Amino acid sequence: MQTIFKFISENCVNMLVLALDVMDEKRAVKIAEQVSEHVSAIKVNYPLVLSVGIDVIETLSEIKPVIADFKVADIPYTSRLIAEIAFGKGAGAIIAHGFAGRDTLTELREVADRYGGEVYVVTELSSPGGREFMSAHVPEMVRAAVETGCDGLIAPGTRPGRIREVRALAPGLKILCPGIGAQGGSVEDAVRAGADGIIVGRSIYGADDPVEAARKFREELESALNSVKHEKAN
Ligand code: BMP
Repeated sequence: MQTIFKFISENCVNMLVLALDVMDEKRAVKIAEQVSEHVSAIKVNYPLVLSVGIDVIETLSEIKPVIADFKVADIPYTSRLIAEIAFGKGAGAIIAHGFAGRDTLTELREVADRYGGEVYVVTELSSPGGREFMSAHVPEMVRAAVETGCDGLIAPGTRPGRIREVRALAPGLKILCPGIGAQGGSVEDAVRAGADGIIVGRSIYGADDPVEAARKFREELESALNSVKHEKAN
Protein backbone atom coordinates (compact mmCIF):
# COMPACT_ATOMS: atom_id res chain seq x y z
CA MET A 1 0.00 0.00 0.00
CA GLN A 2 1.25 3.48 -0.86
CA THR A 3 0.17 6.27 1.49
CA ILE A 4 -0.61 9.56 -0.11
CA PHE A 5 1.79 12.05 1.46
CA LYS A 6 4.63 9.58 1.83
CA PHE A 7 4.30 8.97 -1.88
CA ILE A 8 4.36 12.69 -2.58
CA SER A 9 7.36 13.46 -0.44
CA GLU A 10 9.26 10.63 -2.07
CA ASN A 11 8.29 11.57 -5.58
CA CYS A 12 8.29 15.36 -5.37
CA VAL A 13 4.98 15.83 -7.08
CA ASN A 14 2.16 18.07 -6.02
CA MET A 15 -1.16 17.03 -4.69
CA LEU A 16 -3.45 16.77 -7.69
CA VAL A 17 -6.02 14.07 -6.92
CA LEU A 18 -8.03 12.53 -9.74
CA ALA A 19 -11.66 11.87 -8.76
CA LEU A 20 -12.31 8.82 -10.91
CA ASP A 21 -16.12 8.79 -10.94
CA VAL A 22 -16.53 6.68 -14.06
CA MET A 23 -18.51 3.47 -13.99
CA ASP A 24 -16.58 1.25 -16.35
CA GLU A 25 -13.46 -0.53 -15.11
CA LYS A 26 -11.59 -0.54 -18.40
CA ARG A 27 -12.18 3.16 -18.85
CA ALA A 28 -11.19 3.84 -15.24
CA VAL A 29 -7.90 1.96 -15.59
CA LYS A 30 -7.16 3.52 -18.97
CA ILE A 31 -7.69 7.07 -17.70
CA ALA A 32 -5.69 6.36 -14.53
CA GLU A 33 -2.78 5.06 -16.58
CA GLN A 34 -2.95 7.90 -19.09
CA VAL A 35 -2.92 10.70 -16.49
CA SER A 36 -0.70 8.98 -13.92
CA GLU A 37 2.35 11.15 -14.62
CA HIS A 38 0.35 14.25 -13.64
CA VAL A 39 -1.67 13.10 -10.63
CA SER A 40 -0.53 12.16 -7.15
CA ALA A 41 -3.44 10.00 -6.09
CA ILE A 42 -6.71 8.57 -7.34
CA LYS A 43 -9.90 9.10 -5.39
CA VAL A 44 -12.37 6.24 -5.73
CA ASN A 45 -15.99 6.91 -4.85
CA TYR A 46 -19.23 4.90 -4.82
CA PRO A 47 -20.07 5.27 -8.54
CA LEU A 48 -16.99 3.26 -9.51
CA VAL A 49 -16.95 0.76 -6.64
CA LEU A 50 -20.67 0.04 -6.81
CA SER A 51 -20.41 -0.46 -10.57
CA VAL A 52 -17.35 -2.65 -10.83
CA GLY A 53 -16.64 -3.94 -7.33
CA ILE A 54 -14.23 -3.20 -4.52
CA ASP A 55 -11.28 -4.98 -6.19
CA VAL A 56 -10.83 -1.92 -8.39
CA ILE A 57 -9.02 -0.37 -5.42
CA GLU A 58 -6.34 -3.06 -5.71
CA THR A 59 -6.06 -2.56 -9.45
CA LEU A 60 -5.78 1.23 -9.24
CA SER A 61 -3.37 1.07 -6.28
CA GLU A 62 -0.84 -0.44 -8.63
CA ILE A 63 -0.98 2.76 -10.66
CA LYS A 64 -1.22 5.41 -7.92
CA PRO A 65 -2.12 5.61 -4.21
CA VAL A 66 -5.89 5.33 -3.79
CA ILE A 67 -8.09 7.44 -1.53
CA ALA A 68 -11.25 5.52 -0.64
CA ASP A 69 -13.91 8.22 -0.65
CA PHE A 70 -16.60 6.31 1.21
CA LYS A 71 -17.54 9.39 3.26
CA VAL A 72 -17.88 7.12 6.25
CA ALA A 73 -20.62 8.41 8.57
CA ASP A 74 -21.72 5.41 10.56
CA ILE A 75 -21.44 4.02 14.07
CA PRO A 76 -17.87 3.11 15.03
CA TYR A 77 -18.43 -0.64 14.63
CA THR A 78 -19.72 -0.38 11.06
CA SER A 79 -17.19 2.31 10.20
CA ARG A 80 -14.42 -0.06 11.30
CA LEU A 81 -15.73 -2.78 8.97
CA ILE A 82 -15.81 -0.35 6.04
CA ALA A 83 -12.29 0.88 6.77
CA GLU A 84 -10.96 -2.70 7.12
CA ILE A 85 -12.29 -3.50 3.65
CA ALA A 86 -10.90 -0.32 2.06
CA PHE A 87 -7.42 -0.59 3.61
CA GLY A 88 -7.41 -4.35 3.15
CA LYS A 89 -7.84 -3.79 -0.58
CA GLY A 90 -4.85 -1.46 -0.58
CA ALA A 91 -6.34 2.02 -0.16
CA GLY A 92 -3.81 4.51 1.22
CA ALA A 93 -6.44 6.75 2.78
CA ILE A 94 -10.11 6.85 3.70
CA ILE A 95 -12.51 9.78 3.82
CA ALA A 96 -15.06 10.21 6.61
CA HIS A 97 -17.72 12.77 7.41
CA GLY A 98 -16.78 14.92 10.38
CA PHE A 99 -20.37 15.02 11.60
CA ALA A 100 -20.16 11.30 12.46
CA GLY A 101 -18.32 12.36 15.61
CA ARG A 102 -15.16 11.59 17.54
CA ASP A 103 -15.95 7.95 18.30
CA THR A 104 -16.16 7.10 14.60
CA LEU A 105 -13.07 9.16 13.73
CA THR A 106 -11.12 7.47 16.53
CA GLU A 107 -12.14 4.05 15.25
CA LEU A 108 -11.06 4.93 11.72
CA ARG A 109 -7.75 6.30 13.02
CA GLU A 110 -7.08 2.98 14.74
CA VAL A 111 -7.76 0.92 11.63
CA ALA A 112 -5.74 3.31 9.45
CA ASP A 113 -2.80 3.06 11.85
CA ARG A 114 -2.75 -0.70 11.59
CA TYR A 115 -2.37 -0.39 7.83
CA GLY A 116 -0.14 2.70 7.85
CA GLY A 117 -2.96 4.61 6.15
CA GLU A 118 -4.46 8.08 6.41
CA VAL A 119 -7.82 9.54 7.42
CA TYR A 120 -9.35 12.64 5.84
CA VAL A 121 -12.43 14.38 7.20
CA VAL A 122 -15.08 16.26 5.21
CA THR A 123 -16.02 19.49 6.96
CA GLU A 124 -18.58 20.89 4.54
CA LEU A 125 -19.68 19.75 1.09
CA SER A 126 -18.66 21.94 -1.84
CA SER A 127 -22.23 21.88 -3.17
CA PRO A 128 -24.82 24.53 -2.13
CA GLY A 129 -26.34 22.00 0.30
CA GLY A 130 -23.08 22.06 2.25
CA ARG A 131 -24.16 25.41 3.65
CA GLU A 132 -27.50 24.13 4.82
CA PHE A 133 -26.44 22.17 7.89
CA MET A 134 -22.68 21.62 7.79
CA SER A 135 -21.25 25.16 7.59
CA ALA A 136 -22.45 26.07 11.06
CA HIS A 137 -20.52 23.18 12.61
CA VAL A 138 -17.23 23.36 10.73
CA PRO A 139 -15.09 24.59 13.66
CA GLU A 140 -16.32 21.70 15.85
CA MET A 141 -15.65 19.16 13.10
CA VAL A 142 -12.15 20.54 12.52
CA ARG A 143 -11.45 20.31 16.26
CA ALA A 144 -12.68 16.72 16.29
CA ALA A 145 -10.41 15.86 13.34
CA VAL A 146 -7.41 17.43 15.08
CA GLU A 147 -8.13 15.84 18.44
CA THR A 148 -8.61 12.36 17.01
CA GLY A 149 -5.33 12.61 15.09
CA CYS A 150 -6.72 12.63 11.56
CA ASP A 151 -4.33 13.50 8.74
CA GLY A 152 -6.31 15.99 6.74
CA LEU A 153 -9.52 17.76 5.82
CA ILE A 154 -11.65 17.93 2.72
CA ALA A 155 -12.76 21.55 2.39
CA PRO A 156 -14.90 23.18 -0.33
CA GLY A 157 -12.91 24.44 -3.32
CA THR A 158 -16.00 26.43 -4.21
CA ARG A 159 -15.66 28.62 -1.10
CA PRO A 160 -12.14 30.01 -0.55
CA GLY A 161 -13.31 31.91 2.53
CA ARG A 162 -14.22 28.65 4.18
CA ILE A 163 -10.86 27.08 3.25
CA ARG A 164 -9.16 30.05 4.92
CA GLU A 165 -11.20 29.51 8.07
CA VAL A 166 -10.38 25.79 8.17
CA ARG A 167 -6.69 26.49 7.55
CA ALA A 168 -6.59 28.87 10.51
CA LEU A 169 -8.24 26.29 12.77
CA ALA A 170 -5.97 23.42 11.71
CA PRO A 171 -2.56 24.74 10.65
CA GLY A 172 -1.02 21.27 10.90
CA LEU A 173 -3.49 19.28 8.82
CA LYS A 174 -3.42 18.75 5.07
CA ILE A 175 -6.32 20.37 3.22
CA LEU A 176 -7.59 18.88 -0.04
CA CYS A 177 -10.24 20.75 -2.00
CA PRO A 178 -12.82 19.30 -4.39
CA GLY A 179 -15.14 21.56 -6.35
CA ILE A 180 -12.44 22.82 -8.72
CA GLY A 181 -13.36 23.00 -12.41
CA ALA A 182 -16.82 21.52 -13.03
CA GLN A 183 -18.27 22.98 -9.80
CA GLY A 184 -16.75 26.39 -10.47
CA GLY A 185 -13.88 26.58 -7.95
CA SER A 186 -10.48 27.94 -9.01
CA VAL A 187 -7.08 26.39 -8.32
CA GLU A 188 -5.44 29.71 -7.56
CA ASP A 189 -8.16 30.85 -5.12
CA ALA A 190 -8.13 27.52 -3.26
CA VAL A 191 -4.34 27.49 -2.90
CA ARG A 192 -4.20 31.15 -1.84
CA ALA A 193 -6.78 30.31 0.83
CA GLY A 194 -4.63 27.50 2.22
CA ALA A 195 -5.27 24.33 0.18
CA ASP A 196 -2.40 21.83 -0.04
CA GLY A 197 -4.00 20.03 -2.93
CA ILE A 198 -7.02 19.80 -5.20
CA ILE A 199 -9.41 17.05 -6.22
CA VAL A 200 -10.59 17.17 -9.84
CA GLY A 201 -12.99 14.77 -11.54
CA ARG A 202 -15.11 15.70 -14.56
CA SER A 203 -12.76 18.42 -15.79
CA ILE A 204 -10.13 15.71 -16.27
CA TYR A 205 -11.87 12.39 -17.02
CA GLY A 206 -14.62 14.12 -19.03
CA ALA A 207 -12.22 16.24 -21.10
CA ASP A 208 -11.61 15.53 -24.79
CA ASP A 209 -7.98 15.07 -23.86
CA PRO A 210 -7.72 13.95 -20.20
CA VAL A 211 -3.91 13.93 -20.28
CA GLU A 212 -3.73 17.53 -21.44
CA ALA A 213 -6.39 18.55 -18.90
CA ALA A 214 -4.47 16.82 -16.07
CA ARG A 215 -1.22 18.44 -17.21
CA LYS A 216 -2.82 21.89 -17.12
CA PHE A 217 -4.29 21.35 -13.63
CA ARG A 218 -0.94 20.07 -12.38
CA GLU A 219 0.91 23.07 -13.79
CA GLU A 220 -1.62 25.51 -12.41
CA LEU A 221 -1.44 23.83 -8.99
CA GLU A 222 2.36 23.83 -8.94
CA SER A 223 2.54 27.44 -9.98
CA ALA A 224 -0.03 28.53 -7.35
CA LEU A 225 1.73 26.53 -4.60
CA ASN A 226 5.11 27.94 -5.61
CA SER A 227 3.93 31.53 -5.65
CA VAL A 228 2.28 31.18 -2.22
CA LYS A 229 5.48 29.61 -0.88
CA HIS A 230 7.56 32.39 -2.40
CA GLU A 231 5.31 35.14 -0.98
CA LYS A 232 5.47 33.57 2.48
CA ALA A 233 9.27 33.42 2.32
CA ASN A 234 9.51 37.16 1.48
P1 BMP B 1 -15.94 16.85 -9.94
O1 BMP B 1 -14.55 17.51 -10.11
O2 BMP B 1 -16.34 16.05 -11.11
O3 BMP B 1 -16.97 17.83 -9.47
O4 BMP B 1 -15.75 15.76 -8.77
C1 BMP B 1 -15.53 16.09 -7.45
C2 BMP B 1 -15.35 14.85 -6.62
O5 BMP B 1 -15.14 15.24 -5.26
C3 BMP B 1 -16.55 13.91 -6.61
O6 BMP B 1 -16.05 12.59 -6.41
C4 BMP B 1 -17.33 14.33 -5.38
O7 BMP B 1 -18.08 13.27 -4.83
C5 BMP B 1 -16.20 14.72 -4.43
N1 BMP B 1 -16.55 15.76 -3.43
C6 BMP B 1 -17.05 16.97 -3.79
O8 BMP B 1 -17.24 17.28 -4.98
N2 BMP B 1 -17.34 17.89 -2.81
C7 BMP B 1 -17.16 17.64 -1.50
O9 BMP B 1 -17.42 18.51 -0.67
C8 BMP B 1 -16.63 16.40 -1.12
C9 BMP B 1 -16.32 15.47 -2.10
O10 BMP B 1 -15.79 14.31 -1.75
